[in-house]
Amino acid sequence: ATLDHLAAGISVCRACPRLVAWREDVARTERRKSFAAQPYWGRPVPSFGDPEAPLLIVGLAPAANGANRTGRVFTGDPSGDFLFAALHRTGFANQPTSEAAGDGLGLTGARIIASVRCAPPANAPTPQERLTCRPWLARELELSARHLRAILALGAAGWQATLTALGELGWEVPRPLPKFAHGARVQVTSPAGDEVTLVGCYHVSPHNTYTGRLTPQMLDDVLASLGP
Ligand code: DU
Ligand code: SF4
Repeated sequence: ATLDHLAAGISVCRACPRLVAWREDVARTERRKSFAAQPYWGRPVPSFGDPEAPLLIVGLAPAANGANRTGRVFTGDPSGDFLFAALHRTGFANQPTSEAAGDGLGLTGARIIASVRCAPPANAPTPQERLTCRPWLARELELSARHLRAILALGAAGWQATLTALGELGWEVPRPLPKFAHGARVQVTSPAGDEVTLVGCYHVSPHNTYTGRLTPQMLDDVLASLGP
């Protein structure tokens, strides 16, 4: 119920004026042509997946015509196609595709979070916007700590947001904060003494996957090392 309360609070957040304007402009007037006839979500995007997950996957932010359209994290864009196919191959997802809310997709053992919950112009939130959205991430980490074993950070933004939020929550994190790298692994310890592994992985965006910088095998290997 508490994660539901968190999602409810996030869904009406308007704390970042530039992102509120962008998410709503895209939804109202800037729709991609191929989606012109569809309703758009146009709001902050809540987390999705297993509420008791030992693995949290932290991404960057919703895509303007992806999750900002479908309302479900990583759903409806090439990044999500790549990620959910890998989650299915490694046993975390019950189907390989993620088309729209209500398509039957479910995750077991994993939950996906965006470190910034609203779609930013050019996929680039400002430092101020990252700071403003961090309490939502922190609250989610707090609510998940009891069953958390690993966190997979997709890209440097997710990595940095997660480490910073954990530090602010009083977790033991290495200082200075370690830098993001694909395959980087860091042990962090909760105030209750539970050890959690933070793992870095290149983001699943076309920029990385179309160029072969991140291959399906590389993502499968990281996921397989973390469960389910
Ligand atoms: O209504 P609900 O059971 O809290 O599920 C909300 C949403 O989360 C549903 O679309 C499936 C997904 N989900 C999941 O992926 N894995 C779970 O273990 C439980 C729910
Ligand atoms: Fe609120 Fe986060 Fe969206 Fe900013 S990015 S408006 S803090 S949900």
